[in-house]
Amino acid sequence: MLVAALYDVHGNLPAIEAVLAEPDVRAAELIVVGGDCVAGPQPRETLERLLALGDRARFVRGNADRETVESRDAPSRDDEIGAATHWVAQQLSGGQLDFLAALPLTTVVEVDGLGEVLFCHATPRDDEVIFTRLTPEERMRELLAGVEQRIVVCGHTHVQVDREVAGVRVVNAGSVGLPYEGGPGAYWALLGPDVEHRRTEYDVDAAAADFADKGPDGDGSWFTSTLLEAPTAEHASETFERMARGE
Ligand SMILES: [Mn+2]
Repeated sequence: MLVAALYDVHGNLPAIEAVLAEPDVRAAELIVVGGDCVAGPQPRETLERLLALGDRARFVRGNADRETVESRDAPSRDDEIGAATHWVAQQLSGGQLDFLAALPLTTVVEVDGLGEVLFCHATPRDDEVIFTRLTPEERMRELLAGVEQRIVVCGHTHVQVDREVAGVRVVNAGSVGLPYEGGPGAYWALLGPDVEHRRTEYDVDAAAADFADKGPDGDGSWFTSTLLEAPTAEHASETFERMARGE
């Protein structure tokens, strides 16, 4: 099985459309949607597009998917993120929210040339624990304890990673819809027979213009400000490490 890992789409329909049009994605037998597929400017359309893949798509749950479901009736936190997450939930149908609520934390797929691969959103046991390319090996060993597969594919921090820890190859696929890679594009990974990080170009400026009124109170800046001024991978990784240390 050849697998495309499409993570952290974040409701960015033009980005996922561009990636789904890639020849290698069209040829993939399976698409793993690695969580946080809806939390962005076009949640309903993005989830409809992914669900239209039918059996070719398999989903795992991201923290933002979970938080969206928790915000269906009212904001679950009293800040800008809470307001945006509640807005996202309001854009979705009841059926779409029920679909998100039922997603699994992980899925295992047999990939050509690689064997069993474990797919999760953040880490195998938690949908929001942070690790990066800078995380100390000792901490990585704790996060991976009990994992039986030799390859783990994650997302969540929106930065591509490929590192070997205690005999486990840990890959962050990157983010399709909101990458922190210091430049434009949609970031993802192709698996089988090796693991390849990919970047797909699309018109980010046109997308941001279209997103301008998509958000709480008709304001899309909660999303477009980051989309248009993405931090570099190095800066994002350092910031996440400080967060993980509680600083
Ligand atoms: Mn996430």
